[in-house]
Amino acid sequence: MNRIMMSLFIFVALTLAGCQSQSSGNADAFGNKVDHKIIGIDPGAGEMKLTDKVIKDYELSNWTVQSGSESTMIAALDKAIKKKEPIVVTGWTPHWMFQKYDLKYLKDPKGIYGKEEKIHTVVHKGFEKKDPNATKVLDQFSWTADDMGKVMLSIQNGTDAKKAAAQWVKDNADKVSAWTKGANKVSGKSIKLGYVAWASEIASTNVVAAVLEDLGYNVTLEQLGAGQMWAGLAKGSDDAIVAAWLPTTHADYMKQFKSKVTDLGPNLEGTKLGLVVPSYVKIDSINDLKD
Ligand code: PBE
Repeated sequence: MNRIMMSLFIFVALTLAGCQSQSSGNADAFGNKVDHKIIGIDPGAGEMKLTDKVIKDYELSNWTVQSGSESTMIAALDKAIKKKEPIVVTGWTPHWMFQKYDLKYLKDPKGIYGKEEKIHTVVHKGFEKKDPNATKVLDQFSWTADDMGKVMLSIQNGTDAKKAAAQWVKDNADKVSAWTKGANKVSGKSIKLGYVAWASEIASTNVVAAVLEDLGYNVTLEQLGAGQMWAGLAKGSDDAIVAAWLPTTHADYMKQFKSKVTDLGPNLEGTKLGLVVPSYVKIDSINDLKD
């Protein structure tokens, strides 16, 4: 090898080594094992916006959040767990994923995902006047994460959502009678509920629909993206949603449509969201995502 070749070789080798250390840092770092990718859900989900903020505030500039849907996120998680590979996803509670898999939340010392929050029932402004009877039921609707968990699990085990909801309503007549207390039976009245295809919302919306149907309502369920769901509620193309995660997750939507909707208050307490990993993964905190 002559001198020129030799220096060229050294130059290339050094450049490559430089790139290497710049782009991948510590080869054992968790980020390298997952291509610095967080497996996310639908782009309109509040959790996706919060995850963008996580990337910024925790200075994870070499990370990306892959959008998809709840089912693509679950498929990726399932695949990784079967191979015992590392993965990090956007997760939330209540969700059957915590029953099916051994998972943990990464600690969020900056509190970006907020504290425990609540799921609220929200109606189109004016609906309370238009249909005080249905509003009464919607307002009185309130259950626990355990209740919701039963419906979610039944759906997850293959029962049709409508059937799973009807069964829960049948098995929980006491709870349901508190929701319908003071409400009248109707005939030929229609109501439209918007929801997003998240397991938690499929369960709650179908249960409320079953209760309203038992009262004689013609219930239409409209499955939408999160942004469409809020916009539809504000416009009045949907009458109500039982899927508003507040005060953090849907804060932006609530702020945007505040004057066009009426918040009937919480229907479920004690939710949580954050970055979720299988328990076998070594890291414990969002801080550990940094190389
Ligand atoms: N979620 C489930 C929703 C609210 C319900 C956490 C995926 C969201 O991020 O908007």
